[in-house]
Amino acid sequence: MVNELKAAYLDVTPEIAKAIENEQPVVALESTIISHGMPYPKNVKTAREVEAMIRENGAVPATIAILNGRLKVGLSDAELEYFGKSGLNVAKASRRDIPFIVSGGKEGATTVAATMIIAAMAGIRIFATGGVGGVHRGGELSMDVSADLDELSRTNVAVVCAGMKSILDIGRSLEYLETVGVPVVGYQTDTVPAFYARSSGFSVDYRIDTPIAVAEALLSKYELGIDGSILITNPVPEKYALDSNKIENTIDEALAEMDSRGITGKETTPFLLARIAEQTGGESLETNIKLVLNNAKVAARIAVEYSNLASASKRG
Ligand code: PSU
Ligand code: MN
Repeated sequence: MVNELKAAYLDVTPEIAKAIENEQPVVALESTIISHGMPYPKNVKTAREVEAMIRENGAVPATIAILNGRLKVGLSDAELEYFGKSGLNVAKASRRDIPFIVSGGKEGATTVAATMIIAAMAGIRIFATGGVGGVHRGGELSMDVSADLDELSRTNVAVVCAGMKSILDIGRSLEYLETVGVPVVGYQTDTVPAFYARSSGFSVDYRIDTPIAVAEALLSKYELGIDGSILITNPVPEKYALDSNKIENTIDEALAEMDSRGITGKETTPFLLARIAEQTGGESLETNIKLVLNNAKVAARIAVEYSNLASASKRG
């Protein structure tokens, strides 16, 4: 049941509200990836394809954003277009930003952290994205650690992603997740994927090969009242994976340019993503799109199994 005070801030589309009410499968989607993660018009096209992929696999998509100060769960076609077209002109909204965007009646493209918060308010348990934020390279000095990591430790929404980009320090990001108690699951893999590449070389905490087994672990966690997410990492399909050495060089160049231009804070991730896409002549963008679609598919299948288990568990 959605808390009434919070519900007053939420606009949930009738289709999504009905699905949540009846414990039918719903998959949340973020909007920073649309506004700040990909260029227009591919971002809008991708967002629509991701929604369609979720439907094809038996779940209802719920793209989340903030519009006119309202927490939107489910966007119309025109709203999706608006977020895609506005790009960097829309504020990137993470946990700290939500109250100000709401009280100011403004717009915000929600990061993984903010999307998790709003999804949880609405009663959605599963969320698909491309990659989550993490500890940035050099983060042990700059302390640039994404708010996504802390959010994963406290909010009850499972996140399906393709691991972390190697613009980040993947090893330290995993250490941080271990400290705050977030399990990293490998979906049909023993090693944590590195976004464009299928493996970072780091071991996952648990390898799980079927959607139902993921759903069972999730249900145990939630019924036991152990707060926080499960990070489900799903490698990009083999045929779309990029050569990891090639992409490493591009990432190093982008990081060096970022340093020399003095880019810090929330600008770092969008800057690096755009630079890498430019440098690879759009190749990295194509891989990015394919891996998001693949995550949407897996998330929808997990959501279907979770909804079966959750309703059976309540009845029993
Ligand atoms: N990683 C990607 N693509 C993205 C993002 C991360 O591969 O678009 C976005 C997500 O919305 C994530 C945010 O929550 O960047 C992290 O930003 P920061 O590093 O500033 O926390
Ligand atoms: Mn940061």
